[in-house]
Amino acid sequence: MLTVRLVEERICSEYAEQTMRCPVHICIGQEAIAAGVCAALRDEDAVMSTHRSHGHYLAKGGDLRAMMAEIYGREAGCCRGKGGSMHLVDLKAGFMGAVPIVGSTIPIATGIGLSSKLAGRDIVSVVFFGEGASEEGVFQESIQYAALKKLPVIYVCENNGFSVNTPLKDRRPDGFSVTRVAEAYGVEAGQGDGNDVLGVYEMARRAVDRARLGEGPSLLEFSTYRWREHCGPNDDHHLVCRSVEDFEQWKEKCPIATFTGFLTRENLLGADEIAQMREGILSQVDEAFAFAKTAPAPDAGLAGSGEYA
Ligand SMILES: Cc1ncc(C[n+]2csc(CCOP(=O)(O)OP(=O)(O)O)c2C)c(N)n1
Repeated sequence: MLTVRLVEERICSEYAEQTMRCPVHICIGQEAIAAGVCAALRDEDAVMSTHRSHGHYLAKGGDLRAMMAEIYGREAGCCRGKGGSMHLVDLKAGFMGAVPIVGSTIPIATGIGLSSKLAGRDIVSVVFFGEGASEEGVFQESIQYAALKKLPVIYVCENNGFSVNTPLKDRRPDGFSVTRVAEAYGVEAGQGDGNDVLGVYEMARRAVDRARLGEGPSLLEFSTYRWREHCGPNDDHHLVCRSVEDFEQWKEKCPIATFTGFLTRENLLGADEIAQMREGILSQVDEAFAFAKTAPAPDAGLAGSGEYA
């Protein structure tokens, strides 16, 4: 969680330099969902993500230098500098890809689950998506198929209350619940607090166990809040649909501060160790940014190559 937070804070503070030339969707405030779910996975398990991908990529073990090089549009980037922030991939880490077409990775992750089952492997496929994506028809088609075939897929819905700037109340009828939709299709579903990393981990662990035992798909819906604007490094509390009061309330529940408090109270980690951890991460972040900023740009002649595999 702290790595994701510190990397994204650095992206935000350097973005105005205009040397990162791709849009960035910041997940500050939502880190516990990526960290808690990925902590329940094995290296070979598969994860897919969205436009808001940094946390999922890093939590699954994606290479930080390759991510930063990608965001800076460098040849050493994980998509050779052609994709940017919304097209991260690290196959070695089981991070199968992020795609900004909302909802598009839900059927792909379902297919990964199908291939795992057909091949008799016990790989679990996880797809992260926002609650906006759950309003796409392909979500219902995918979960129905996964339930029918008892696929080892975990659908993780990060409900931050907004699709760009449209709040839930303007998008859904009263009483609508994505977990009830999932249950109607025969998918095991549960809701949890997206600020509680241990709670997220526990729910994910149970879903992973079910998937590996051949008991089929699960849907986990976590309540959360994005602290920054939909796209870009700034705040957006000035917008009519958002408010400083809401932000302050969610900030009180910061997943990192909450977990740090728990670790300290339980004497599991001292202030020195926390400071050391922070310093260690910051030096990795320095190193990754220095690498990305000075790495060579891709050869223009290769612009059309490697687009399909
Ligand atoms: C198919 C499609 N429709 C619309 C968009 C424009 N768009 C980009 S992000 C977004 C909102 C997605 O909201 P949600 O899935 O809840 O994710 P969040 O941004 O809140 O993390 C939209 C509508 C898109 N990229 N793809």
